[in-house]
Amino acid sequence: MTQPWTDIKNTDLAIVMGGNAAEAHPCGFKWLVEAKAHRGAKLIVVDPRYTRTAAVSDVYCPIRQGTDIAFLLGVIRYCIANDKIQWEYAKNYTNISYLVKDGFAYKDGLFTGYNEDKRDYDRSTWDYQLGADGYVQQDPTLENPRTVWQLLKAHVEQYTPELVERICGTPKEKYLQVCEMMAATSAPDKAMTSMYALGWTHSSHGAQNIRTMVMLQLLLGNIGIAGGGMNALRGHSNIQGLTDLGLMSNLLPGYLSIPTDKEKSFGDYMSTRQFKPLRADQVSYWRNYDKFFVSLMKSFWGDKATKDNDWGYDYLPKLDVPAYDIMRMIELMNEGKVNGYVCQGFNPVQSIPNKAKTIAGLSKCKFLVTMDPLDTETSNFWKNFGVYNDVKTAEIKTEVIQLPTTLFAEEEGSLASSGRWLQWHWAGGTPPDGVQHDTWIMSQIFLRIKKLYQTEGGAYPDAIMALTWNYKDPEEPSPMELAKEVNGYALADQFDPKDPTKLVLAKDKLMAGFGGLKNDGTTSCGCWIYSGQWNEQGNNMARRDNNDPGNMGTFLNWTFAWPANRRVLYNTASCDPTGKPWDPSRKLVEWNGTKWTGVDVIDMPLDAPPGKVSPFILNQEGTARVFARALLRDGPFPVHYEPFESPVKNVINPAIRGNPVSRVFQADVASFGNSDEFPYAATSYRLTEQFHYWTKHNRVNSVLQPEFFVEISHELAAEKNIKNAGWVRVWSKRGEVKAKAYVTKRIQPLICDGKAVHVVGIPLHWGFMGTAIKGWGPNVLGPVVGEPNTDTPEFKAFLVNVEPTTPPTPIA
Ligand SMILES: Nc1nc2c(c(=O)[nH]1)N[C@H]1C(S)=C(S)[C@@H](COP(=O)(O)OP(=O)(O)OC[C@H]3O[C@@H](n4cnc5c(=O)[nH]c(N)nc54)[C@H](O)[C@@H]3O)O[C@H]1N2
Ligand SMILES: Nc1nc2c(c(=O)[nH]1)N[C@H]1C(S)=C(S)[C@@H](COP(=O)(O)OP(=O)(O)OC[C@H]3O[C@@H](n4cnc5c(=O)[nH]c(N)nc54)[C@H](O)[C@@H]3O)O[C@H]1N2
Ligand SMILES: [Mo]
Repeated sequence: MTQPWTDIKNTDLAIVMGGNAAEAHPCGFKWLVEAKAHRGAKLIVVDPRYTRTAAVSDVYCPIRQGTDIAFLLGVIRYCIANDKIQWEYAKNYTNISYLVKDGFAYKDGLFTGYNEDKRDYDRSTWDYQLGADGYVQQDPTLENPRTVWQLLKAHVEQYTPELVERICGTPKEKYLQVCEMMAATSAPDKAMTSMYALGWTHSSHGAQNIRTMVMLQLLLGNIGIAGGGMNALRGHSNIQGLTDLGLMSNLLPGYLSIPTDKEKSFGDYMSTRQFKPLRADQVSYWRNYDKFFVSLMKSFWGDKATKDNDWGYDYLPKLDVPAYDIMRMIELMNEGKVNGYVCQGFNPVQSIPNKAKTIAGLSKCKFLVTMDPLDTETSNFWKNFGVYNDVKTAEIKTEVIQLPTTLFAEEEGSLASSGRWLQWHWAGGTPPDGVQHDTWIMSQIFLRIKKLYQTEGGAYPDAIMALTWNYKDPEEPSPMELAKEVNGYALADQFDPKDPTKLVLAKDKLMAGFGGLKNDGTTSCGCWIYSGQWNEQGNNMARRDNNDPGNMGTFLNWTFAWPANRRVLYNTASCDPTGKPWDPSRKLVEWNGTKWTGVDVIDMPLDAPPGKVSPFILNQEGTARVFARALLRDGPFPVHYEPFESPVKNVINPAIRGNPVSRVFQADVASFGNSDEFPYAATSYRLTEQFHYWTKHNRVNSVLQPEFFVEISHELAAEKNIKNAGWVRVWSKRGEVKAKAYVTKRIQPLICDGKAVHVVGIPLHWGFMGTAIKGWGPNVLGPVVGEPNTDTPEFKAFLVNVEPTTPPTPIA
């Protein structure tokens, strides 16, 4: 999130599109309830279903799943046509006036450089024109046809309300009402907040869904201001921490990236990361990349990381493919190239698409280790659950080892919330006998592997041997030690850069924050954005002071927010280029004539004059990007593409299936269905009463939501002769499930291009372990397609068929 949850109370308009916050984020949602009650804020919900969030909205607007880009490009078109742009913001704080390379073009759904065989682009033209000084060329009048502004205008021109209605199934009148409400927040003193989650990310064009709203929010001047922002409402209580700490196969902590195998040396690696400013006077904060990276290497390898060995660069794994996400791992198991799997706090049989493929992959492994407090469907994948499944147990040779762990609530530690708050928590219960913390298990595995290397040798033991492990109890590091290691230490006395005789931090003290990190090996830091979480002031994550001077919801002494305890990112964009707040009644920060002051931690050097240094300091340009350059693999502007399995043809270019850059494994091509055989548009989602596949082990939750059901409209029920609460068979090219039918007005057919599209809603919480009545969920049915930038599966839009059926035979 660019703003904290608490800042949502300051909004004028919230748009929940691509999520269902009242259901899945009920605790954070209260800040929107505050905004509605105290500011008269309005709420728009755009969702294929009338959800629990829609039930408390001012406007509910239906949309066919997978078509948000067309919808939002149409809103941008509306804002341009009706002069609803926050001009001063857009001209000063975004790249709309920059000139784009002459070679760049767009036609019929594709940009310059597409290679069909590779399903990828040559992205070299997707960039700015640079002058001899290395700076971007600009036309402040915006008249030059190569400006981002003129290219954008041409790009969105085709997304008329009529085309949006044809694609999205959104009635034109409703659409125009939403356009008008959103456009009204272009006034400098109006704020709109965007709240999204999986309805956008679980798509073969997920990153571009988000980008389209970013572009709109920038044109409306709604980012960095109180009550405005772009907010990914995250999933598990610490999933924000997962990406922050680099637990993705292509990331290192702090959004540094894993080297690729083409980057043979540290020099190669740094050459594409340490960005120079593209405009005079700009901060370009990633210039400090080497400080963050070298400090990380020092925290990994300690004294074994030296200038001479490039800080241990060779110890790091190098990526040969964009990512080793779970779908690639299952694919590799099926190809026989991966034969062991360690599965920690993860239930892929339930949670990733195409269960049959997942089980086939696991069946080919030599071993599967699960680390989980619960008995999961994954650790029992080899069982045949009667009529629901036809696993041939006797043929499976995979050895399954279950390691019972504690649950996160049974140990101390920090959780990173969607709003980037790192909140310390204390153990909430005593674990049962015979289970261990994850840290104990991981330490045992590490120590034993190290011992094996020591006694038996092996190929390249260097990285394991070099890893620092200087914990008080090497058998189990404490959460406090780990949190301090992540914060970072001075490895030598640190002096004031302006006065080298002045000691600012003695050796072995905790770093105050990332501002002090060095590239010379004299500092360590396990995750630069978390630096400051536990410094010489103490554990800042444990702070619980709820004073809020200014009443702006920044709560600076409540826990710690990354980066640098800043609550609203880019917060100097809340002021005009002279440093005065756009809205004096919602003042976050301001320029007092000599420096920046305010109720939030300033996102700028304190003495940086407004109007000169632009607020988006991480970018080389200092400005935010309406034109994304080559940041995303599938285009510098978003384009409407259909989901990979869609009930209708792409009206812009019928020859394009799905996102032309989405990742598809050859082995899966035969498993994709089409709308003749599978006419209905399925989507999947969660219910407040259950948490994924855990709470079905709990009787209370199981009483509240006992039984697997699918939701359909009255119209589809009538067409197929399906009775409410009657049994249905739902099937795709990949498998079938039986479920109870829930016939509801909350799902209505959408009229797309003159044709009625029926939505089938599939909640995901059931399985075969635990106490709820049994049944498989949506991942028996969904396709294996990866979003090109993140490899996220297309869980939210795929094709199924449905018919009435008899009840399944109960399982013993
Ligand atoms: N009680 C409870 N809370 C949870 C969880 C839980 O299991 N139980 N899970 C947590 C996790 S891990 C996560 S990631 C979050 C997820 O939070 P959400 O993303 O809010 O949860 P979903 O239920 O997946 O809701 C997605 C919504 O998007 C809609 N949708 C589907 N496709 C589209 C589309 O193409 N466009 C638009 N505009 N909307 C679409 C669906 O109809 C649905 O209402 O929830 C978290 N919170
Ligand atoms: N069709 C469809 N599929 C989806 C989604 C969807 O919307 N539609 N949503 C997707 C999303 S957003 C998510 S996040 C995934 C969720 O998918 P998973 O993460 O696979 O599902 P969970 O049930 O949350 O599994 C987490 C496991 O962690 C265990 N656990 C809890 N605490 C601890 C701990 O401290 N240590 C260890 N070792 N284990 C612990 C729990 O017991 C549980 O078994 O599902 C994805 N799959
Ligand atoms: Mo999630």
